[in-house]
Amino acid sequence: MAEQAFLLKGFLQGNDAALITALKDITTQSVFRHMITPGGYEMSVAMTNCGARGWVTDRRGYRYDALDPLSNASWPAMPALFKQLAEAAARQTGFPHFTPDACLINRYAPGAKLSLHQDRDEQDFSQPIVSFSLGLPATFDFGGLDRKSPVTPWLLEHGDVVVWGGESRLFYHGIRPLKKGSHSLPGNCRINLPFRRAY
Ligand code: MD6
Ligand code: FE
Repeated sequence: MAEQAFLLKGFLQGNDAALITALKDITTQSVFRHMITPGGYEMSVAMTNCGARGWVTDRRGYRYDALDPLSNASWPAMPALFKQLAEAAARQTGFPHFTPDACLINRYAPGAKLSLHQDRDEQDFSQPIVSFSLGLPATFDFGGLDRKSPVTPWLLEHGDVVVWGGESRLFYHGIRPLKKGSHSLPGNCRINLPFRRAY
């Protein structure tokens, strides 16, 4: 996709059903919720987390937190399968030392979108991000270091993985409003799992 940014088509094939089963378990403990941005807007994407750290946003800002603010308990553990697949994708693309401590879980219903942003709440930008896509397809706009850099659209489909780090770690990116469709596995939505090293 760009310098040190890779789209691995169908990487999750064969593990998709197991991933979705594990997700059901996680999301009964830490439920999906629409978080509030520091500017006061409710996000259209529903989110939860698993792993030692979870990404949260509210009026106080964006951050990683060890506790789910809804339950005041730790986020559910990151399933071994999630970690293994994320590390394997990173290894294959030249990041052999990646060990994620955070897995955000994004759920897009038709119409939900994620505006152009940078991922910059992590401490060590030498660590890549590994991002799984499941369910309905989405258009992912991938730009550059400047908010105004031109973007290239990429189709992310069920089973795809994006790995990105190094040169492009801070590139702007976003998801266009999800189109309606039907998908049997997670239901009629898109699930995105970005794995990160937060600390
Ligand atoms: C999404 N992904 O795919 C949104 N960020 O739903 C992201 O914002 C993202 O896929 C950093 C690295 C990979 C990603
Ligand atoms: Fe992002």
